[in-house]
Amino acid sequence: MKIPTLMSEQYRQAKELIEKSSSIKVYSHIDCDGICSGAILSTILDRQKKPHDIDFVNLDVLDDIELDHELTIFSDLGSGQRIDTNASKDNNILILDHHPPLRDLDYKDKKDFTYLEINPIHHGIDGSYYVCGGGLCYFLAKEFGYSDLSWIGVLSAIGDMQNTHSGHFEGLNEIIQEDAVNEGYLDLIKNDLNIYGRNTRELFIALSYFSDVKLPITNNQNESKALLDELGIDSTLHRVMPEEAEVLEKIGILCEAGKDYTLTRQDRAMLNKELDSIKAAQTLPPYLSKDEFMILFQTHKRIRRKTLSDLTNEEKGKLYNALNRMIINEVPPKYYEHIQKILIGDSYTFLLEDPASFLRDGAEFSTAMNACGRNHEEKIAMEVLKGNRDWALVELEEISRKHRYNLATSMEKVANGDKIIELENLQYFDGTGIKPEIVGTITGMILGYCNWRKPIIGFTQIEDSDGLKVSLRCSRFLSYDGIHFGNIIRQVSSQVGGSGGGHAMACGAYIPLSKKDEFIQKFNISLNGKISM
Ligand SMILES: [Mn+2]
Repeated sequence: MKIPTLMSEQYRQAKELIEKSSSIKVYSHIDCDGICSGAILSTILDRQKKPHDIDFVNLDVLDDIELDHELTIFSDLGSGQRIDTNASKDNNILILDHHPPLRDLDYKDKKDFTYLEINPIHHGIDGSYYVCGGGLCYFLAKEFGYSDLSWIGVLSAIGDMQNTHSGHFEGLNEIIQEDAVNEGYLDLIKNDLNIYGRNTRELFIALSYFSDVKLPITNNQNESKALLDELGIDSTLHRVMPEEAEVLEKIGILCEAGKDYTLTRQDRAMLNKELDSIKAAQTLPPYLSKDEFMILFQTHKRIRRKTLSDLTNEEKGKLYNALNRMIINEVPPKYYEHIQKILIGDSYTFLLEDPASFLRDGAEFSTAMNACGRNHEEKIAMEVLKGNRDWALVELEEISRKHRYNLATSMEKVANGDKIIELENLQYFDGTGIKPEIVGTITGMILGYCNWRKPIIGFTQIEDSDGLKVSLRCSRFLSYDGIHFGNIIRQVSSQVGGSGGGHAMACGAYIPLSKKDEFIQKFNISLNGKISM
């Protein structure tokens, strides 16, 4: 796919609009895509020496918003909101959004200010799978010659789940991905084994979170460990690089030169003993130079629990076969064709990030961005994206840690199954006390504890209001089977006076508190004949 001619022309106009503006405001969305969009725009404006303000906002503050800048840019939002009701002729507007637009391409002609809306849907390009907000902002960066920002475009598309249907990027996303590979920022492994936590989660823990189907390993770390043992995949040791092998030999650990070698438990004990005795003696033994000691020391630090990213292709193959077998045992034959899509997908490694960091893997990086959004810390996330890897990264780690803690404590409130009520076609739980910002994440985590054959819906009350936040998650098997819960929740919530929408397998709504029962009943009925197992 190429950028349509008319869209390219719009990008030229957008560049000119920015160049001639001196007071600029940016509004962007609070999720990973929106934060990436904001970071790309802010970097463009910094490099163009344009002072600017940036706010990360929820959609509901945008209707009839006051505009008091020469240029207001909306990214990852704006197309679906009434953002120009207060625009006068000194208030130019640029929108970069991939959500369904309220206004058509001719809308600009009737205005006495510049109204420029770049939305792929105007050009017949699907905004769910082919490009998202960050991607649209990246093409603007590219217009300025900043293709080094391509990796942020890739991250935004990962965060926006643009690749969920096929397991890889298509359409305009493919151009962005290619740019990132060519610029040396991205390593793309086609059709990789796809389990969340590739870079930082211990493999057996990552496996235990598998929840698209309830497998013996789901929420069971002992079973996960047993599976790895059975497959002969050593989950606790680490391979040794050739340069390390040479030094290890000097302290009596024999590794075959030039080949990866897995340290045994005894090897590790010997290594630890050697380092301890050097520490105690406060001096190096005659057979080790300072450089060699440093290699030993780093080897010791590198030996950690294995993650998915450490597995060889052969090990990944074994694991794939085992998971495939387990799933076949659980799902009806009509689902067999989807198994590969669940287990296999392209993986994205950001090559400039530290190999041991959660920023290294695309999926884990995007989770950290979303954690910031859910805790109103978008600006920290943006700082990291803009290149700050000292104080901002430290804060990002702290936010992620707190976020995980909040999730764990919220899970305790609902994880004991008696809170989950199962109806014919769906199941739900009352998540009172869970913050609306994380009820979606919690709902996804609950999925592993209940019936994966039906969607799970979580409710939580919005403080100081008579509104309910509703979140729905389901197994990918259901959405691959053709059910789009985002569309269903939009219809059902509007029938009870609320609003909602989202992805096929992850979506949400806001409804009046008094309509909860009606919502559940209507939702249950709307699924008649669709949930078939
Ligand atoms: Mn988006």
